Amino acid sequence: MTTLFISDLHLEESRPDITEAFLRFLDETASGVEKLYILGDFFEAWIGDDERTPLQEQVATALRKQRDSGTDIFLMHGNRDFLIGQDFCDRAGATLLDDPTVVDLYGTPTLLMHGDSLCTADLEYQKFRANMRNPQWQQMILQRPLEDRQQMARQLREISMAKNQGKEETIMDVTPEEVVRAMEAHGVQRLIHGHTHRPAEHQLEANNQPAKRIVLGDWHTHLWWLTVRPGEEPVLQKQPL
Ligand SMILES: [Mn+2]
Repeated sequence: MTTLFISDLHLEESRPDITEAFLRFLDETASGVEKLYILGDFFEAWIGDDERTPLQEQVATALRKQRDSGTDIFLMHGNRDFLIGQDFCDRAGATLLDDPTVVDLYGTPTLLMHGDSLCTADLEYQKFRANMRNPQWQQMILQRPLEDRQQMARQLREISMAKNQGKEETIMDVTPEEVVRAMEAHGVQRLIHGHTHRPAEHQLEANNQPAKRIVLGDWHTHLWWLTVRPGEEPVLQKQPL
């Protein structure tokens, strides 16, 4: 029995090497596993399930094939692809997860998040996030013509890049107190998230007990994944693209 976690692939047309690495990962590493969790920023951008680019179709087909061979697939939104909807999930055979979600990992309750909500020092971003995650705002956006949304996505990306350039490293990382708060609110000793692109395992204390925060890596230069098996400590693994 094996469960795998990945996040922050940032799949996009201009990086076919990452798509290839992902397809290879499904065929090799993920072959025969029980569950595969994708914890956000799977795609670099998402403007609605109706876009249906060849890349999106290719990825949906590969996930569906994986599901049909016996792997349950779970998808959580990231800050890039939070508009992924039920339609894409149906095509991919994936179950959309709320952020946060607590799952029982072979007897260990584990909190799953994308991770952007933990970066509370970035007040400007948190305000932006609250707007973007508003269902009414999302419905309004999704009703606009595809071309408008494509244009908007390009603008948002430029604004985001310009803003992040001037930001302190610590602001872009999670706030330690918020990590503890989230873990205590959910009564867990283990948290898995992505988003920060700082793959690591952190020991901390929550609920007055030892706790662990595992951060998944992005796929810019390496494939990163977390392997979890019953009775074993989770293992963070990587491989060059
Ligand atoms: Mn992210």
